Amino acid sequence: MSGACTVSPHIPGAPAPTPPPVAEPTEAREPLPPKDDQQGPETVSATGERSGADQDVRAQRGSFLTTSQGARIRDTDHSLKAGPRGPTLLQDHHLREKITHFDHERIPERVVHARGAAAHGVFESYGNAANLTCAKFLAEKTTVPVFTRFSTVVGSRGSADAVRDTRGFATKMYTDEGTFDLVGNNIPVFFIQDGIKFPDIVHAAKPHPDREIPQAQSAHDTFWDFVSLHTEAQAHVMWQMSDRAIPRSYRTMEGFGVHTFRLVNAEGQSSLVKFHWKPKLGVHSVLWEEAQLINGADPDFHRRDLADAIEAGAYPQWELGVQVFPDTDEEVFAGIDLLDPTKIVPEELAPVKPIGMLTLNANPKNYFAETEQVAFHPGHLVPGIEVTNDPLLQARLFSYIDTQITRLGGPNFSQIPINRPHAPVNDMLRDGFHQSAVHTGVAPYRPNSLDGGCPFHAGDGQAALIDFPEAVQEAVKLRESPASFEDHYSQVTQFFRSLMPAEQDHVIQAYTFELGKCFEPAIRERQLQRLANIDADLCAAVATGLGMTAPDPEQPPRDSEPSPALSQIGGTWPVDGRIIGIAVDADSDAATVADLAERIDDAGMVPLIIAPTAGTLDDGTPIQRTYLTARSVEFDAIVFATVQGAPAADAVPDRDAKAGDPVGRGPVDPRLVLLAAEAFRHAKAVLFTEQTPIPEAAGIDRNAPGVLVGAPLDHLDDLVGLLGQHRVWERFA
Ligand code: HDE
Repeated sequence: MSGACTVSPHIPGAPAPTPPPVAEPTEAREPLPPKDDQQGPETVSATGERSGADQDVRAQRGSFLTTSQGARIRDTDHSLKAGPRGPTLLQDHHLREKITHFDHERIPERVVHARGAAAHGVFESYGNAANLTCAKFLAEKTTVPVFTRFSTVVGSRGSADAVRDTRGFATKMYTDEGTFDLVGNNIPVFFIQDGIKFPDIVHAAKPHPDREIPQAQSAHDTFWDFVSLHTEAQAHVMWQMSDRAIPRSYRTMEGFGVHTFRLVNAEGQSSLVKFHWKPKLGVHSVLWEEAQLINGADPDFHRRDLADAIEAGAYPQWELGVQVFPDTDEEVFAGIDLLDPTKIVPEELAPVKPIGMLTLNANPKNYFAETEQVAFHPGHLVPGIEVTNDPLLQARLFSYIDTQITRLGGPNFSQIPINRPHAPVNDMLRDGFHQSAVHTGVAPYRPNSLDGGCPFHAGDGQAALIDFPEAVQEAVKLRESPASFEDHYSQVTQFFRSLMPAEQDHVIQAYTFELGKCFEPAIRERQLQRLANIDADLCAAVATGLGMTAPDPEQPPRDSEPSPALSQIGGTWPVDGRIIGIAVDADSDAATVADLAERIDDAGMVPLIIAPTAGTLDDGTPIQRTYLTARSVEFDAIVFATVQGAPAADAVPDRDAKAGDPVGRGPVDPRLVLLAAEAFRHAKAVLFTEQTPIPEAAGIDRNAPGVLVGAPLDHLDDLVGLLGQHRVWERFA
């Protein structure tokens, strides 16, 4: 007997057989291939076969719906019932399988860094680090595949992107010598000096346990209670109150390894280093008011920006650099304890030496499989890169595997495609939940004489992990930090005083906002006391905003050389992938608008046309936003190619016009006025046609800095020039 089953034969006396399910809307065909901008993880199977991005055998195959066991299904819309009115039959395996699987679709979110977005890419090393490390992917000029995940820290998986928070910046480099994870943040210091306090700071930052509010915010009592009591947190808090904590885009953030690491070269010489990621587009932020509007208008702002930029071919890039310090017994450089994760080494004292370039060039194919299931670990190291005794890093070394066991359901998470190393794996780890490798042999131990002795230890010169013979002091057991960890203020003062006035103003507003959301007067008072120890002007300004009196410092703030590298202002940066809005109305010149959009696109930026209604312009140019769906916070600069409200040359009064209405076109649309007013208030470059009355309606002085007036095509280059500085900073003056 052969051949496919047909519909079951009709049994005499029984109702007529169920008719075939409703017709499909399209012809049966193989599943669609991934889009051009998408790439799945490259994997190596249990038997050592390498599979590319488009060959995941576990993903969909064939045109027809099947059970998980591959049996084709006639109908997935009706459960099997005894008659059309039921009851539903327990024997409906398809129903039970579908619902049971659904019931288990969610896994625990990350306890911190739950909300993230990620991309595939490549890391190309410059091959100039052989004097520092024998890690092949840094010592030689080479390319390795990478997967980078950016995240907020405090919020739940469904929280908004543009919250005031530190951002995670974790990169998995699939090197031939094993996977190296650089699990860093966009802020180079951390709240605490010893990992044992991590659950405490996280409990304090997370929503209050009684009502579970506020979500993804530091502006609440428990956070400020903790950081004002643990004064070592003041450095991180200062960074968090600065513009760094509200990035314009993941593409415009710096990344930091935070801790000091040890590099060891082929001669066995060691250096201490701090890792830095420098974004090619510069470091830019949104304003706090923008961030708050964004979280309502587009809670996926950063996630969308990353994916859109990659899809558009504006691949984000970061240069990897290292600050290098001699590996001395004291592990101190320029008086700064290199094991203290609340301290930086100013770049003016130790320049960042570039050693490679990261380019993110493909979006994940599946969020859950890749972005959600990726498992980073600061202990995923390769020969030539080692950890130091930073007590924060030491605690991290056992947290990350532990958390994956809960989150990813067992100890075999490194077999999930996105986590599989590209180097051949021959471990002796066996069995456990979700074991998907089919191990051969009988002797998963060594030495053995049954499996041909395999696996063997790697000897000298065989690229094995190194345990650098670091001298360990003779000491007594104790629970203490070194005395050099005691200075909690001088670098905080230095950070604040290194910022430009506009940035300092943002810091003042941030402290005032956050403390203004604390209900306990004692917490505000205690934090004001901390600010007095940092900078008298900062403290006085925040105190004024809170209606309180600035206290005297417990110890006078220490003056130190400012570090200009800490400021985000200054310099001109590439504008790739920046978004320019083009507002049009019924009277705009369609040819000009199409030309504008083309020139913006040709220059590597993204033009978004904003029109009264959706559809296309008269010449077929697509409209991306309407007056209803556009909000100024989405754009980096706006061209008002509108003439709305302007009297036409041959205007005759409108039949319905009221006294005072501009002759000819009626009043300006209030949504355009809001668009212009907000863009101007947020110090963005704006360009208006000569005729439009929008500036006056929005209270904008046509002579104000960064306001361009005239034929849009003639002024586009000036607009782009202004955008290169990110904002029209003079407007804050
Ligand atoms: Fe993490 N951290 N962390 N952390 N961390 C996690 O691991 C932890 C710290 C960082 O995109 C968790 O897989 C402890 C510093 C990033 O998947 C968890 C301590 C820095 C990510 C964990 C720290 C980081 C995490 C939660 C103090 C910057 C997201 C889920 C000893 C250098 C990675 C997970 C991703 C994630 C523990 C401190 C960065 C619970 C115990 C310092 C970017 O294991």
